[in-house]
Amino acid sequence: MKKSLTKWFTGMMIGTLLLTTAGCGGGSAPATNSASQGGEAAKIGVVAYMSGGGAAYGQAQKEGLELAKDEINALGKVKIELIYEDSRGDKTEAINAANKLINKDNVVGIIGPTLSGEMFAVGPIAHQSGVPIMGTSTTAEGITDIGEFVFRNALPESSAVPQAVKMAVQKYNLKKVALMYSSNNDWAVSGYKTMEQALKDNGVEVLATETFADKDTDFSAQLTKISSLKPDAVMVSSLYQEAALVLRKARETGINVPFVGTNGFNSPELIKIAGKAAEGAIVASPWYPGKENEKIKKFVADYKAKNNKVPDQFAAQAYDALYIYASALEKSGSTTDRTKLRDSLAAIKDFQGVTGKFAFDDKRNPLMDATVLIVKDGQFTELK
Ligand code: 1QQ
Repeated sequence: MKKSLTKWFTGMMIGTLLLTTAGCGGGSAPATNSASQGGEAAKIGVVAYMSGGGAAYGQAQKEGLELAKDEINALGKVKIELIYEDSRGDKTEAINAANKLINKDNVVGIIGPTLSGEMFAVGPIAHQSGVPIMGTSTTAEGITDIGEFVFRNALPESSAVPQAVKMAVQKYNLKKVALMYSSNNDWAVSGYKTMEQALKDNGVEVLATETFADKDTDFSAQLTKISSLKPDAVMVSSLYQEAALVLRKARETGINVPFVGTNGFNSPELIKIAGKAAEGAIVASPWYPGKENEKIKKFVADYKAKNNKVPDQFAAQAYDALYIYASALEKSGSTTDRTKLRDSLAAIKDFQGVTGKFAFDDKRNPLMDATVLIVKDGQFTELK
């Protein structure tokens, strides 16, 4: 099915979209489209940000995926082979990676990429090629609008940010805040817009909105200005590297108020780089390892045994993502049929993962709960 026609369908009959277009496939069929089970492993491509300034996100994802793969393969119901490609947080690299995985490796599906900006570049290619693709950390608005082959088990900012903002407003009686975001990062811009809306909904005044760029290291001009305005809190939408440097500089500048972040804050790397300056940073996440839950405890123990650290949100969501794929592959009865995989992914309604109870809504976004966290004594803890 051609993309233009798919678009027409999207506009005309969303209700029947899944039944009609999915059945036809989103584009050219894979070389091996016949159902085959037996001992053949399902090849799943992974596009992740594994080197460069945000490498901790992609490394955590790889560790989560490897643990899930070993467990799934040991269970023996379906065999999975993972083929990793490092996008380095770069859209062009991500496109090259996806093209290789789709056309050369002939994968049945893709997990990733790490960044929403990368997904906006790669998702249309996967969609047009009829290859299911699932982001495990892509939280910007509009990700699954790319097409019906695009999924995510990453909690959209529109579900996470309002909870964090509301709780911070109530807890700290926030009346006026300052906003900062990375203006050359698609996801950070989207997260900023979601924050702005959440502040409006809570009747909070925005004193100033300051921007910077990914890879910036000097935030003194923005923070000097913000400091002079005496906000009750600062809201930041950026990846951990920049956010950590913002926090450090803010504390140096005498800004000792709470900080509220978007998904970029969810890496422990934020705390590692910012040190004490990270204390009081608030973020919402579907992952909280401190929950009383046997499944979580086992995952944390197994991950720790293998990687010598507690899994972070990015590891946990990637771990769940591979189990979601495995469950869909099993139901589809094929390790190679991309369209069948798409259809059985879309039908997942009652999955229980380490990030909680999970289902795809009718737009292939996750339905799941979030916990609001705050950095306390160098750890993410539940904000109550
Ligand atoms: C996105 C994100 C980032 C924080 C992932 C690392 O949420 O790009 O959507």
